[in-house]
Amino acid sequence: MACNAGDRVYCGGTYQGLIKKLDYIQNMGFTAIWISPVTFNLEETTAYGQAYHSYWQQNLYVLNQHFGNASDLKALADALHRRGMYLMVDIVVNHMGWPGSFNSVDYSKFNPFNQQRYFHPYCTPDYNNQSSVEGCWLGDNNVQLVDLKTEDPTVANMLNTWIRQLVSNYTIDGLRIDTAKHVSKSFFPAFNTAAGVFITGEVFDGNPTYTCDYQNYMDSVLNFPIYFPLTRAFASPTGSISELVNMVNQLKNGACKDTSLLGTFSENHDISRFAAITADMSQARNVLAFTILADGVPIVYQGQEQHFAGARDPLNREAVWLSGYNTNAELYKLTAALNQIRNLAIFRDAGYVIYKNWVIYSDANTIAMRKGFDGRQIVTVLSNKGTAGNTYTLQLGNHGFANGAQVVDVLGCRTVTVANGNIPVLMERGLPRAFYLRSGLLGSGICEL
Ligand code: ABC
Ligand code: CA
Repeated sequence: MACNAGDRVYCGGTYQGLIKKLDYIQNMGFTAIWISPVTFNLEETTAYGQAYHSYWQQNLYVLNQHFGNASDLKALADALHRRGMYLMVDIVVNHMGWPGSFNSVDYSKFNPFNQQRYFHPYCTPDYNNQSSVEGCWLGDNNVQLVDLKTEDPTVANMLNTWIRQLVSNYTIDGLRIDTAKHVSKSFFPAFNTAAGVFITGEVFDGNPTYTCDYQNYMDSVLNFPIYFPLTRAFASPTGSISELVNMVNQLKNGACKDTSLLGTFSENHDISRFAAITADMSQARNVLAFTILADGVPIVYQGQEQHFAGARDPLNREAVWLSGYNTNAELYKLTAALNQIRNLAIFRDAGYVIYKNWVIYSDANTIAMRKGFDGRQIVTVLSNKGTAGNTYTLQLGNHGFANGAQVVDVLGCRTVTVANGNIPVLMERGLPRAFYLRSGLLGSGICEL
């Protein structure tokens, strides 16, 4: 089906369609999906198009029928659970959507928040003032995001009641909280308890002190602090590796309560895709390898595996079906290989996920990291040189493997032997490497072992 993201209209994605494509997702090694908000949205066509992204909700107790009905959503949850996969749903507690100016809002259209008293009075946010960020309205007079008074116990209780039911009705396993930085922090602990499942908040901010603080109020946040230095580091051979190294260290050395719970990503539906910044395939490979092999819960935004290149919203919202679901695409295969080694490392030792990613080497173009306890670690070597990168051997120490150990780069299926304390790492065309003990791969099928 045709789908031009620039048109900003619903173009056919449904729960039933998703069920048919779970093989495509699972065959990349993913164990969960994150779907758009499921609630009923404004139906008007606005200056910003239709509410196809589903962030302009008006009724919490009715589904967005463009995606399917209640039995379709339940069928999706069941189909996932039969595969041993999980369902994460995006939810909005910050606002309701209104297709017009701030002074034209008809509160009776909202459910259950059908009166003005549930909302903050209109104001526009001053990003230098946190109470204004929490208490003012996002949006503009094309579409207002009418701001809920989440610090009011009545409003909070209504949201808690709603989420308890939603999670139970659709057997949801996790939630992504939209606009979390615009909601009062004190709202979250009770909400997290009411939800009863893992929640990760969208705190769209690169400052680790600011963003990590939210981990004191909810299970997890999306890792925006690493996102910015990560994409800058690999966007070109002059990207700063040291800025990335510093952020890895800052986050794990206390800025964040627990980096193993952060949602690690390099693309999402609000930001330019990495391929819009650089078309280089090796740089795309490295950023993906970091996303999947660093600390946290790796999140790959649909289409990243097809090297989609849409820039900002709405162009970054391409339908995956436009790729023909090509399972031979380079990044599709790389994603599968990265998830496969990560899933194996977790299978061999559940402690893998809590081992804090350790930067063991870096230079102007290279970062090498070790994650996992002795004998069960993955050693990842990344480069920002791009496809024009030269060929050389990096003698890499500090990896934790013994002299004489045979290790395999599972991304190139090449076995090397540790000598004089070093892994001889063949660097070429700016490609990423990921080493694991050869003996640990036996029987896994990885690299035909
Ligand atoms: C619509 C149109 C767009 C149009 C726009 C004006 O209006 O579709 O084409 O350009 C939904 C839809 C959007 C829609 C909006 C508004 O609603 O998806 O298409 O845009 O109607 C979440 C969701 C997002 C969703 C909403 C609203 C929120 O992921 O998809 O949008 O439900 C802020 C919010 C964040 C929000 C994001 C879009 O805007 O905090 O929750 N995302 C700074 C600010 C951030 C801000 C960010 C982007 O800019 O601090 O708060 O995010 O505007 C770093 C700094 C950061 C800084 C960045 C840019 O630089 O550390 O702090 O972020 O260095
Ligand atoms: Ca708010």
